[in-house]
Amino acid sequence: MGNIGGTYEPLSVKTLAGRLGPVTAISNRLGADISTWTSKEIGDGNLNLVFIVSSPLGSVIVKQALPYVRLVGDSWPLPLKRSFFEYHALVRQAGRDPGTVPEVYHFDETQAIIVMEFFTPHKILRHSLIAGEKHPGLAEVLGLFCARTLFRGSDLCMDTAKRKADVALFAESVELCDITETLVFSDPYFNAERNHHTRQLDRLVAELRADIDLKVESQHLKSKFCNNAETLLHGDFHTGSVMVSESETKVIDPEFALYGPMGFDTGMLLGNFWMAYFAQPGHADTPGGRAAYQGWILGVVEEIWAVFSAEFSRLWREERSGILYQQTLFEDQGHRLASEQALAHRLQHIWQDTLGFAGVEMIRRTLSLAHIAENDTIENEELRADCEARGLRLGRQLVVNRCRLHSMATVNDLARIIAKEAKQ
Ligand code: SR1
Ligand code: MG
Repeated sequence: MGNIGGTYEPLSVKTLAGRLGPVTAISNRLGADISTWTSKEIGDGNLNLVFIVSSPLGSVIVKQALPYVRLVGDSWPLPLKRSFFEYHALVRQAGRDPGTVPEVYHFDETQAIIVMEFFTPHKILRHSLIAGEKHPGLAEVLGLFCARTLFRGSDLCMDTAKRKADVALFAESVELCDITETLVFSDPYFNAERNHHTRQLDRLVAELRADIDLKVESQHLKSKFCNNAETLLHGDFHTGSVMVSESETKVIDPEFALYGPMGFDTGMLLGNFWMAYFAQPGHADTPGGRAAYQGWILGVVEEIWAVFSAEFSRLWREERSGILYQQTLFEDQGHRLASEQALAHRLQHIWQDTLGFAGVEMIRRTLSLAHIAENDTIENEELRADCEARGLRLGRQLVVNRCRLHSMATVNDLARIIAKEAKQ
């Protein structure tokens, strides 16, 4: 059976059917006659090989880790074990929020291969945000996913022994964690080797790198990220990790999964929506042509937070069975009000972290290594720089003033003001 299970070897369109044909979990879906299978490499991410494999009976996704960072090449080695962490994260997310992540059909640790459900006709949300397409139900799925995975993967819910074993398992994901620590929290704040930015931003970039408050607050956020193992995070929850169709929203790609602060996933997600909001003038056919769509994006942001808070509160009241804020100390003592007070405090922490992490995400996607397609695809450099500058300005506000911004309406108002006034 090819070298499946043997020494690691990257798949190719030519070798894929021969190598995966003997795997029953796949042939059950595509049929045993591999001459009817066709494979196409579709990976456009930064790290892995991704194939769609189809036959007249169906299709599956085959994702294989490469031993290096695809975006950079083999000068930047990266362990294959990230596939193991992605597999374990997918299994946990499927248990915590059923139906939102792809079903895993087969996992081969040696080959770093995950074979999973193919979502069709879904596309990557980031591409949809460039095309100006709306998706009913998007905010609800994303808000629920965040609340359910973050709550159910935490000490608020999990059995203590299981959770400690799980923290130990994911603690081995050192290299991917290091990528986030470096690219998100450090590189943007000095002239690091892998950084790049649109040249019209030079002045603003110098200003931000000289900004003492921004530097200190971004490092406080890094400290939170490194030290607060609150829950199992998706770890890379941007709009490239979401797939959408007209009626469905799915979440993919949790290879950066790690235990960290709850607000990291929500923050990265919202930060990507705000960047997409600022990028819209770069994709409008006429000046102001995307105004209504921009309004829709801000509405999605508002709804994600509302759904997240409501579902997190429901889970707090109904599923708080872990070692923190035990019901025995609160409800069982008749102290329901105290429980609600504690919930409000926890949500307040997550809110502030969310804003801070959204801010660092917006800054890193403009100054550090991996940028976003919404901005990269704006050919006019002046216009691109204006869009990026607005993201940087909101990002800075969120990082530095996260404890002074008390509602999503206020933050969205700030975004609207920056969209109108600010340029490079
Ligand atoms: C070297 S990897 C760069 C980025 O791509 C991934 O999607 C993560 O966001 C990572 O930070
Ligand atoms: Mg990814």
